Amino acid sequence: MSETVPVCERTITCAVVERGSRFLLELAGGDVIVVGAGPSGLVAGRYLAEKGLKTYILERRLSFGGGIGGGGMLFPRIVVQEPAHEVLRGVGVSREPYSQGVWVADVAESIAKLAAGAVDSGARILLGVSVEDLIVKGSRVCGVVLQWSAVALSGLHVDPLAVECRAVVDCTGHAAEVVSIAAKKNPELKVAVSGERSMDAITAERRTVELTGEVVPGLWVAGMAAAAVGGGPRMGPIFGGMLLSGKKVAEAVAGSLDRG
Ligand code: 48F
Repeated sequence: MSETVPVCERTITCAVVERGSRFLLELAGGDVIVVGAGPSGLVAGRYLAEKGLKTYILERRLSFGGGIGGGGMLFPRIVVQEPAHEVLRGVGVSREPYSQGVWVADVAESIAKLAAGAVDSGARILLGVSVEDLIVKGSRVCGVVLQWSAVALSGLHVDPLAVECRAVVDCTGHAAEVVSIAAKKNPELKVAVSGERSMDAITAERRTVELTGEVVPGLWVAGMAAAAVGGGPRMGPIFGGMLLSGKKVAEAVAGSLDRG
C-alpha cells in the first residue's frame, strides 16, 4: 500500500474555501432551486436534472431524507404503493411485496438511494442552508434568499444572500414554508396556505399529486407542502404520493421552462 500523502492545514483550508466558493458561484447561475431534501424534493431534483436543468436542492438540516428517517413511528419501514414503487425501483431501492400493489421499503436504504439518484442525475445538494425569503418582482418569484442554518439558529442578525433562478419548488413538507413566506409577505400575490387536514390516507395520496403545481408564476409546490397549501389530508408513513408529486412537479417545471 502506498504511503498516506501528507496534507498541511493551508492546503485543506484553501481546497475547501476555493472549491466551496466555486459551488456557491455556480448556484447563482442555476435554473431551478428545490427547497427541501425530503422524498418529494429528492425525486423532483432527480427528474429535473435528468431533463438537463441545472438543479440545486437546498436543505436546512445537515442530512437529507426529511420525514423518511422517522419511518412509521420510528419503525424503520415505509409503505409505497403501485405505481410509485417504480420511482424507488428506478434508483435501486429494494422493495418487499406486502399485499396486492403494496410494497414495503427500508428507511435508510430509501434515503440513501433517493439522494444518490438525485446526485447521480446531476442535481446538486447543499446542506445546512435555510431559505428564509424569496426574490419577488411584480407578480413573479425570481429566486430565494438564503442563510446558513447555523446563523439562523444563533439568532444573530446577519444579512442573507439572494440567488436568482428560473423556478423555485417548495418541497419543505408539512409547513409549506416557502409558500407561507410568499403568502405572508406579498399579499398582492393572492396565494394562501389552507393548512393540511386530518388523516385520510387514500384521499391524501391522490390529492397530494393533484395539488402539485405552480402556485404563483415562478413558484411551484410539491409533496406534503402541496397538501398543506391546498388543504389536502395527511397520510402517515405511505410515500407513493410524495414520490409521484416530486416527479410530476419536475415534468411540469421542465415543460414550462421549455415553453418560456
Ligand atoms: O418533510 P419532508 O420529508 O417533506 P416531503 O418531501 O415528504 C413528507 C414526508 O416525509 C412525510 C409524510 C408523507 O408520508 O407526511 O412527512 O413533502 O422534507 C422537507 C425537508 O425540507 C427541509 C426540512 O429540513 C426537510 O428535510 N426544509 C424545511 N423548511 C426549509 C427546509 C427551509 N426553509 N429551507 C431549507 N430546507
